[in-house]
Amino acid sequence: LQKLVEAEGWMFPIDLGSRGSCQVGGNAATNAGGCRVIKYGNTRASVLGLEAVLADGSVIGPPNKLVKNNSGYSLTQLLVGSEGTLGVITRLALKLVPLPAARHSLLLALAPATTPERGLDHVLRRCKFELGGALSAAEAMWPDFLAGAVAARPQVRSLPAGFANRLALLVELEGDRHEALARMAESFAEKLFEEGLIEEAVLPASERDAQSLWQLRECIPELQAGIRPYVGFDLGLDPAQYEAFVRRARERLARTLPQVRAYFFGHVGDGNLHAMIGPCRTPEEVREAELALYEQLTPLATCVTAEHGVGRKKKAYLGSSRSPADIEAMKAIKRALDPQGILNPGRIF
Ligand code: LAC
Ligand code: ZN
Repeated sequence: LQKLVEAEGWMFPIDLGSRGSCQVGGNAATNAGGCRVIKYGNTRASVLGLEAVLADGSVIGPPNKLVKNNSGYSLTQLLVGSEGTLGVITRLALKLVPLPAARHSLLLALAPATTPERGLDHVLRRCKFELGGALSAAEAMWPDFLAGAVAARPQVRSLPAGFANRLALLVELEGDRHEALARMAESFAEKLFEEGLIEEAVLPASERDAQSLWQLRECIPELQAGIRPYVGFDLGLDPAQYEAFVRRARERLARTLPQVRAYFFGHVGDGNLHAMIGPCRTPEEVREAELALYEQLTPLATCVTAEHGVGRKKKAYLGSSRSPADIEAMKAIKRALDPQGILNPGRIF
């Protein structure tokens, strides 16, 4: 789909590491996120309408194509993110955006935050204000992740020594001209450097070099391979809490699961923190890894799945992310549309 529309100057902005294998119906059913949510939203924002087969065999649709349409409940947005539990999506009307003419990326090594006001959240705000509409991604990678990624992708040229043991932020810009983006990236990095907010930056010379930085962020399969069986996390929480959160989780894991490795990374621009912790070989180890992170979450102000969905694995924790009234309303919808529970049984509830 991306290739097809790009040939005509358009872009389908949902972009995931699994771009070569995932399907757009699945993207819609799970409301997939990815790395450009900060600019383009989740899949939800790109779905104008859909056709779906419901549990009783009836077909809802045809897909709405109007940008504005308030004629009753949006069945489209009800089905998007329903994880296959309310219907089988068979057609989609997607919203495209013009393909940006140029992209550029830069990688920043953050200085250890002397006060919370000088940490990741602050740098993120600066990205939002100073890069404005050009900002299309802001991805954080903690030191273990970055070191693992560099080892896994030797084709990416090695990073400057200043990145060792530093939280890294990968920032992407989109615009009309590459030279203008490169200048913007450089002056932004200079300013942060002068203010002592970053200690090092990689400012790629070409669009191609910039693209190669994303190989570091996309080395998830290699990192997973080294820590199987691992527990994956997809937390939604305020970026202002990230650094303390990760520090406390690491302290606890060092005490309770000293044999595991924990990779922290995520879509910081969207308040979506990922972690992969492993190997966790027994149910007790899995539970301990979960508690090390989930016990720090504030009920109903954070969530255990920001983009991956509840599925089976996060079911037990749904009550910490949604209120009893929310869950009852969701169950009522499920009962109304699928009274016999034949669609993707066992998920969400
Ligand atoms: C990612 C997957 C884990 O962000 O959601 O790479
Ligand atoms: Zn993700």
